[in-house]
Parts: sequence; C-alpha cells; structure tokens
Amino acid sequence: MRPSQFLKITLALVGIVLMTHLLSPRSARIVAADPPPPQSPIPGAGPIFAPNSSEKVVRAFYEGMAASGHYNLARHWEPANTATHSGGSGQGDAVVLTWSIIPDGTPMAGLIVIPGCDSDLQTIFNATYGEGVWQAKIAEIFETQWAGLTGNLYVHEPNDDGAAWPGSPGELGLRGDIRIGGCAIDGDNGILAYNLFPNNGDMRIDSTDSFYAPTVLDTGLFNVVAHEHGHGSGVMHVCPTDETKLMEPFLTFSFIGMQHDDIRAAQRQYGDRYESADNGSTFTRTDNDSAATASDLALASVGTVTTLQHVSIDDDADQDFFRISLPSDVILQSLSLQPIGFQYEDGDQSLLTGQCQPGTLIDSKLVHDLDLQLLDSDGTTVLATADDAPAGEPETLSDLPLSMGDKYIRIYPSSSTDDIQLYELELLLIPASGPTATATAPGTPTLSPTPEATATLTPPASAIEFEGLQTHSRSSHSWLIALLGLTLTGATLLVAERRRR
Ligand SMILES: [Ca+2]
Ligand SMILES: [Ca+2]
Ligand SMILES: [Ca+2]
Ligand SMILES: [Ca+2]
Ligand SMILES: [Zn+2]
Repeated sequence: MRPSQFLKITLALVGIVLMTHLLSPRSARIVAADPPPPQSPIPGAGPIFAPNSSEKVVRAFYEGMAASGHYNLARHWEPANTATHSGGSGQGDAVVLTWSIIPDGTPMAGLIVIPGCDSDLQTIFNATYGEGVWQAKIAEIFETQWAGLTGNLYVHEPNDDGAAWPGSPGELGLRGDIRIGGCAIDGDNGILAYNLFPNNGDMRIDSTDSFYAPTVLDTGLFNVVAHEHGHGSGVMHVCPTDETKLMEPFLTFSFIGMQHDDIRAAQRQYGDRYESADNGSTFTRTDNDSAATASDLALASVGTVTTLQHVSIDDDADQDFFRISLPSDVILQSLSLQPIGFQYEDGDQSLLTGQCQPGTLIDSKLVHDLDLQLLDSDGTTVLATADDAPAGEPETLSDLPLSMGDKYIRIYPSSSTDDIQLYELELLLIPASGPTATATAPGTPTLSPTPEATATLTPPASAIEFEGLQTHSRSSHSWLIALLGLTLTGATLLVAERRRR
C-alpha cells in the first residue's frame, strides 16, 4: 500500500501547493466538527475538506446540522438493512456490504447548505482517470483496504437502477448498499466529498473539483474514498489534525489509506479480517471466538516465520482462535504475541465551529493485557499458556513439541477494558525430525561422539558440529560427509548434530 518513489515525488509537489494554503492564517487550524448522530432528523453525513478550506466553508457545513451529541463512532451497520442481510449488528461484528456506482443523470439530493444536482461522475472521472481505472481503484479501496483491515466483506454490485439518491436501500441485482455518485458541491477545494452514515452509506464526490486529477488517483482519490467510507461505516472525524490519521477532517498526502487510529476505529466496529463475513457465496458470518469457529491460519512452510498483522482483540469479550493444521510432528520453536500501539493524542471536534478540541494522551499499546494459549486438537486441552507479561509486553511460547493434526492458538484479554487492542502474532515451526544421516567411517576415524548414536538434523534452524567443524545447512552436511570420505550405506551414524550457538 506504499506509494512508489515516483508517486511520492509527484504528489509531494501537489501537496506543497496545497500546504501553502493550509498554512494561511485564516485556515491553518480550522477543522470540521463531528457530524450529527444518526438519529438526527437530518441524515448524518461526514465530509472531507480540501487542505485549504476556508473557515466559512467548514462552519457553514456544520452549523447547518441539527447535532445534539457526538461520538467517536457512529452507528454500526445493521445487516437487516443491507442487500445480503448478512453479518452481525453488534460492536465488533462484521457485515457484508455491496457497492455500486450510480448512472450519470441520477438526481442527487442536496444536503443542508449544499444544493442537489444530477450525477456526472462517470463522464468526468472516465475523462480524468480513464474508463475502468478509477472504478478499479474504488474496488481496491473496498475489497483490499477495507475488507483487508476489517471483518467486512465487500461485493461490487454491477447494477444500479438510478433510484432516488441517497437512501434507496441496497438490493441484489438492482443497486448497492453503498451508492457512489458525484456532481458539483462547492467548486474547487472546500468539500471534496461527503458520505452518509449507516444504514445509508451513500457517497457524493465533488466531481467538478479540480482536486481530482490523474496524478491523485493512487493517493488523493484513494484517501478521499477510503475516508468517506470510514463515515459510511460509522467512523467519525478524529483530532488533532497532524496528518497522522485518515479520519482527520482534512485530506493529506502524507500516507495512503487507514493508519493506526483508523484501523482501531474500523476493527472496533467490525472486528479484524479473521472475524469475517466471507464464507463463499452464502455469506454466512464466521466467527473466531471459540475453537469451533476458529480461523484457519495459513502456515508458511516449516522453518519460515508466519506473521499475522493488523489483528485485534476489539473489546473485553473478544477472543481470537486460530487453527493450525500440522501435516507432521513439529517443534514450535516460537509463538509470539506482540501488542501494537503507541502514545498519541486523541481529540474530538466542536460541533458548532468544527474546531478540534484539545485531546487526551492515550497509549494504544496498553489497552489490554493480552494472553496466549496453545490448545490441543479437542480445542480445550491446554498444551501451554503464556500470561506472565503485563499490558504492552509480548507473550511468548517456545520449544514445544507438537504432534501432527490440528492445534489451536487462543488470544484473549485478561483485562476488562471495553476497548480495542491491536496485536501481531509470529509463529515459527521447525521439523521434529530431519533427515537421518547414516554412514560408515573408513579407517580409524576419531569421531566424537563415537559413531554409535543416531543424531537428528533439523535444518535450517540448526547447525552441524563435527570435530570442531561447524556447518549451517543441509547441503554443507552432505559436503562434510563427502569431505570425510564417509559412505552413506553403512549402518553406523557418525554425525553429531548440535543447535547453532
Ligand atoms: Ca469542492
Ligand atoms: Ca479479534
Ligand atoms: Ca474473535
Ligand atoms: Ca499478558
Ligand atoms: Zn470526513
């Protein structure tokens, strides 16, 4: 998800132009307020402002809203209101969302101070980015970015009947849950796009804004749409505006896509990608809160580290179970659970002025004290537990022989904070037994130990030591045997194997 160096350079130039405006005294610290809660008489909508938006523009948008409260997270999608009716409606539950692009000419109703207009997004974006190009980028935002970082599943609905926008519910074969269109909002800069909250989710892009140029496809357009769908998933703006979070009110080119705080918000709502609603064409929600609903962990080959990133315990009740299927006996060399986070300021916005309020310093690494267990194939017998480390510190299991078959990794919180803790998991398995070398020494070898015992090789994590010589791979083992003039047909083993020190 990182931009190529070329893109970074190109877009940095764009960014500099915009930064000049951002730093002007009038607009330097103007940020937008949280949109109204979903129960407001006016449908809640979250905008994103160009970096050089004037205070007047931001104020006008928010003062028109009948806000009565604010939240870091707005409403979670309810599956009953989606085209597939799939997923869960509770905090941390994944949902299935379909998305479509409305046909040009579809009337888009206005919002507060913004007049309505007819969508011209397809004509303008086809000319700007090329037909199929920007559509593929939007698909990537849903299907790779959002689906990759949450439990949600996104399905492109190729049809859209041009029904009233916004607020026509998704229906399979007819239109998506999230319907994307665009037409003039406020000319260049100011508002770049806005999005309605669940259970509406529709997106309106300021198609006539000169912000949208071919050079911003992978950064600017990506961040606009990924940010707007944040609102469409029920995630509010976050402060301060220091260009570290996608859900800040102003667009930034400092990164692409969701950052740490954004991932926390999104997974708090919909769980991590292993808590997925994706179960093939039936869209049955799968859960990994027990061994029975464990997620299958695709193991790297034995001897190679398997890493899981961007996963989380999303509240005080979440547990994550991963099934590993061992085709043979192995040794668990290490299984490490690392809490992920750091200290940063987390603030809200004024509902009236759109200004960012002073935040509180939080440490997202210390939310939960996470613990780790390894369970046997019955899903209940505990083979090992690691729970000594406090919040913020890793838990590790190591040097554990495991018999072939299913085993379960269980991650769980031992603390009761109702909040999200991101973590990473690292697993390294090595063979329980490697190739056995048997050979007969010619002459009168001076071997130590004496060529009686059988030694086991466990490459590549081990080394071979023989009479002061040390080698580090299977091939050098063969070389050593050849060097010593040994034959492999003999009955007596002579290679002493020892772990590399
Ligand atoms: Ca605009
Ligand atoms: Ca989880
Ligand atoms: Ca779980
Ligand atoms: Ca712990
Ligand atoms: Zn926004």
